[in-house]
Amino acid sequence: DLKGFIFDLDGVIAGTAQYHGQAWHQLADELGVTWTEELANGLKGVSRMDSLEMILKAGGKENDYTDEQKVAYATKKNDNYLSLIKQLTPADVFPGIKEFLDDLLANGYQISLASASKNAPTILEHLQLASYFTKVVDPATLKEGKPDPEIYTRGAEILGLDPANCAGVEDAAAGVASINGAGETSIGIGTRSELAEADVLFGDTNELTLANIKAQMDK
Ligand code: G16
Ligand code: MG
Repeated sequence: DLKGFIFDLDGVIAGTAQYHGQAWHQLADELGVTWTEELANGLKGVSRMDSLEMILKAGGKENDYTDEQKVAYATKKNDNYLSLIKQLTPADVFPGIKEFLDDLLANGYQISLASASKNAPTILEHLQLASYFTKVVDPATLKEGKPDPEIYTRGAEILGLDPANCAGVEDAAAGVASINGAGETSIGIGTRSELAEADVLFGDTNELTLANIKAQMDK
């Protein structure tokens, strides 16, 4: 039986994924790396430094920069991203998310956050959702990023729950892989072609309700 829900942030709670995309796209242009839909999707849920490595690799430039230069580029992307997310307000919370969170708490479920983003606490403040997420995995303490299971394993741990009693909610293939690897129920938000491995799938956050989840799990 499900007792806890572990949430991704970017692409599940709000549309910050588009700002990550915008900021990486700008950096890719500067590095002379062609920006493609495939590259953009592959970066979803992936940590900051791993994302930079993927971009450099896509352009065959993985050996062109020192670690110091790479950190400088990642910092530049983050500064750009931070200026983009300043405009976030509670109106940017995806449809149905606040209702779902309220419903979970009203029914005694526990919730935690498993975002790879070091900016997650700031974003939650802007969205006025910080009070829902008193349990947040600190991505700075992780050895491995998504798709490794570590972040979702920790998401269950901080709730004091067995992973088998937890569900993770994700918009990225790397995140769904992390949830499945942790032995939790994966709930994907997106398309079947992108999230082939999700146990439960919804096209849109407004379909995310306890009743709809149970209906798909009972199938
Ligand atoms: C998010 C985004 C990724 C981003 C990562 C790290 O993960 O989806 O695109 O690269 O966080 O973010 P930051 O650079 O802000 O630390 P998630 O797990 O919330 O989808
Ligand atoms: Mg995400």
